[in-house]
Amino acid sequence: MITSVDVVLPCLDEAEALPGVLGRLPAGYRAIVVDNGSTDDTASVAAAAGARVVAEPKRGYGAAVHAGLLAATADVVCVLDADGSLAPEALPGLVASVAGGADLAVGRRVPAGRGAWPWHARGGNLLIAALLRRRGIPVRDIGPVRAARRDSLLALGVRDRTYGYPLELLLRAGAAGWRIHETDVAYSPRTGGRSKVSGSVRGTVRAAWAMSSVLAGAR
Ligand SMILES: Nc1nc2c(ncn2[C@@H]2O[C@H](COP(=O)(O)OP(=O)(O)OP(=O)(O)O)[C@@H](O)[C@H]2O)c(=O)[nH]1
Ligand SMILES: [Mg+2]
Repeated sequence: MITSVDVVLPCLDEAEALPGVLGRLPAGYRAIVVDNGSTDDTASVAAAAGARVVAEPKRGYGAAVHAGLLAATADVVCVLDADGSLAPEALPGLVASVAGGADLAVGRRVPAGRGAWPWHARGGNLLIAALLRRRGIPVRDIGPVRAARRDSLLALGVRDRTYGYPLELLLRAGAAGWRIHETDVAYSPRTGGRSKVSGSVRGTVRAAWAMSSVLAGAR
């Protein structure tokens, strides 16, 4: 039985989008905002909205997610981007998958409208997901929204602290024989703030580089 759910929101300068995301979290889901060295008002905006704020000065998506996971206390932890691109309303479905026996529930991004997911960001994900399926890991995306039991996630020992984190998590979960359940989640343009990854070719190249290092290590 799942009695509590924490939602880790990795944040680098998300003061604009964050209130909307926090305001839409399902009732009873507790927000843990990880402020990843923001220079905007992310921390104060999060605290004002009632979220717990954890500071992780070491930059990187994986570093932020891991800090949130350590700070979490709930049975099940969800991870969600804080830029408003993914609806918090999708989380109960993922948690239901975990309650139903999945070890890891992940969201597959389905673009909602034009500009939500530029081709240069999407192509690499499709390719890597195809490689994962060849290894028997049943996913169509390397998604940024997921739910799993906190203890199991920590025991998995994901080491990457950058954009390679979601891919390493899937690889380790597959190797550990986890039951992985992927469901569609709508993916929209961020609702505020500045694009850091998929909005630019430079950001995409950095993310692709992080993922290829993970793949090289897993060969
Ligand atoms: N880029 C980046 N994001 C971070 C970092 N630490 C935490 N994050 C958060 O991780 C989440 C995903 O990053 P995004 O910048 O939305 O990445 P993306 O969706 O691929 O690209 P854009 O939305 O176009 O920037 C957001 O909530 C970020 O604020 C970091 O060091 N770099
Ligand atoms: Mg985003």
